[in-house]
Amino acid sequence: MITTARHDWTFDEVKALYELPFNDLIYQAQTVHRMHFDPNAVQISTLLSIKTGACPEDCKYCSQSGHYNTELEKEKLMAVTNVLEEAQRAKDNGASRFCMGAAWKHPSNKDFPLVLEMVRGVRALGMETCMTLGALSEEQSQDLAEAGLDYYNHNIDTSRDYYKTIISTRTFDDRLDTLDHVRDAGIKVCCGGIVGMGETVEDRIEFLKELASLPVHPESVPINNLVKIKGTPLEAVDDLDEFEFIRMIAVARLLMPASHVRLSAGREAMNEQMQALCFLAGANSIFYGEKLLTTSNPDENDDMRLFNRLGIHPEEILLEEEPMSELIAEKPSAFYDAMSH
Ligand code: SAM
Ligand code: DTB
Ligand code: SF4
Repeated sequence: MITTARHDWTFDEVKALYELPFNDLIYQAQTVHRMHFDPNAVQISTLLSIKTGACPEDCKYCSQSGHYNTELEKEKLMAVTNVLEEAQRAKDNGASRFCMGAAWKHPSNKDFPLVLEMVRGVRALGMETCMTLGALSEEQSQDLAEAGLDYYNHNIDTSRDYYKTIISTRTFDDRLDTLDHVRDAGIKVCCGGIVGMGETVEDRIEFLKELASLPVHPESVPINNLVKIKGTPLEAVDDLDEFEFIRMIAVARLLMPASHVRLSAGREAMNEQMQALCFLAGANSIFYGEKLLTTSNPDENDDMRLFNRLGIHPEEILLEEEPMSELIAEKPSAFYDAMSH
């Protein structure tokens, strides 16, 4: 059984894990999970789209690409005060991390100072901060780090080979360059991808191998199940077998034993037993709140009930460099209160 972090996985080794009998795979994943984490703690993040739609990129899965007619209401960059109000609401509901996403190829010089203000403001509320804004230069990454950004989300999405089929307006290597800039600036990396886009099993294995081959494993690994968006080229792709999805979570857990693996988009279409199996397979993070970026997510009360029934509690956070009393581990108190009623 694997217990330490490796970066030199071969395709055949990952394939052998992926193809283990289901019970053996889940047993191994849960065993490794327990070596690194409280098995009953799940980290919760809330998402906000701070700039919606009209994106110049052509990602075939995305509601926000300007290349497809998805009937999405476009919105320009939100005002900083409105973003901070939303962050406070997320905190009051029990989220420990606030993730802000913008439909850009990269942040412009005009918008970037506002984005930095958002990071400072959310950090001052005592939350962990995460942003996903497209490509970043070395300098932008450093500025975000100085503003107090904890995490940057930038997904590789799928295998290097299948990437070309899904996106033509940027390359897989462009993604790796931004990940290097973010890592070099000292920001924690959130990097994962999507399954259920019509990729092969080999693509899924390659995708996981790429993630585990990054020089440092991403601290956070979101595994999204495609939310099919009307008007996009992937609107009618076949559903992925649910056991395949659970296998992805389990293999991600085995390859990146100390990373948070996030059961991300697509949770609304999963029943509670499916979600429980994902937690058993090593998922220990979710998006919490009724909306992802543009699509819906399970109702918060349903998530609380599920946590309660499974004996799961939200992971506590310890913010570094936080003034005075904030230095104590912060309990998402609203969540606890709601769970006890
Ligand atoms: N525009 C930025 C970028 O692409 O880097 C950030 C936002 S983008 C929406 C973040 C990630 O969400 C994508 O990389 C993709 O993995 C995921 N995503 C987007 N649309 C999705 C969908 N319809 N279903 C599942 N995941 C999706
Ligand atoms: C990630 O991997 N998943 C999140 C977050 N990173 C930014 C986004 C999911 C988006 C799902 C489709 C939507 O709501 O538009
Ligand atoms: Fe734009 Fe991100 Fe959507 Fe791609 S995934 S179209 S980059 S918002």
